[in-house]
Amino acid sequence: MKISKETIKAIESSDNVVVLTGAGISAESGVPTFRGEEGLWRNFRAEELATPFAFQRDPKLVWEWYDWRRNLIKPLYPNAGHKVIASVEQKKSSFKLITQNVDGLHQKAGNKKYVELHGNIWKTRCTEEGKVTENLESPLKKIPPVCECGAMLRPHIVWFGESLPVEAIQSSYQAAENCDLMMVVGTSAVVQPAASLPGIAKNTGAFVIEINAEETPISDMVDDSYLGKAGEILPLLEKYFE
Ligand code: BJW
Repeated sequence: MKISKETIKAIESSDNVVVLTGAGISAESGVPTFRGEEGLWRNFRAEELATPFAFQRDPKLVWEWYDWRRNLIKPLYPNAGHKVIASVEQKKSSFKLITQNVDGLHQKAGNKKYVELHGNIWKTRCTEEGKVTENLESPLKKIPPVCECGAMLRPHIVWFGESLPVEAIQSSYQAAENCDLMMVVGTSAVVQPAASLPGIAKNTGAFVIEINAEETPISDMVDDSYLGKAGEILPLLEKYFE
């Protein structure tokens, strides 16, 4: 794959880098993406399960889906794409990773300057007290799991129709406005407000690069779009961050 002169120049001259990731970055580690055929679980779409309404109606079903995903993710490792993003954090003094992923693989790869926009699958939240706790039990012994106070626990995840953590979204908007380079990796760029971040970066003067297996609604807006696997394309860019 040919990397454009503009991309090389933008990377080499960048001082303030933001990386926005979605499920596609973890696909090569074995984590299923949300949309498309492989996003189906027992004939349910993620959109049908990742809602407060679904949890209210059938918490056991929703928790079974999360238990299945936790078991699936637990033995997986970061791939070449995650590793490049971790190394970019080391090389650039001003860096922020904004991830929509809940799998924790960026942290496993070594990223420290990150924001989790949609929560973390390894955390639970008490439905009464709101207390957030790390919970690594996999498989879960009891579904739905219960808090020490007796109330039901829920996954510490942002579902459709729920607000994102205020600090996470504010710091992400700020990072998008101030960066000079944004790389958008492995996201279908349809879920808001994350999908608006590349446009904000572009409008405030950043060079925006998209790396995705297929075209997305932002492909025409970005400066350069590289179609293919993140685990193959990111290593081609890594040397320009030196
Ligand atoms: C590869 C690859 C490889 C594969 N290499 N690439 C404005 C307008 C319209 C609607 C809204 C709006 N503002 C808010 C909304 C409503 C809603 C929304 O956006 N709906 C749209 C779908 C229309 N948003 C919300 O409800 C958000 N809340 C909110 O804004 O609150 C205020 C509000 C509410 C209501 C109205 C107005 C304001 C909350 C969103 C929470 C999203 N949560 C989920 C579920 C988490 C559950 C869990 O993980 O357990 O987060 S949804 C799901 O989608 C998950 C993901 O983080 C998110 C994004 O998906 P992502 O990462 O892009 O994955 P995919 O599968 O879609 O794409 C993967 C891509 O990778 C594909 O393109 C592949 O080709 C590619 N790929 N392999 C490179 N190897």
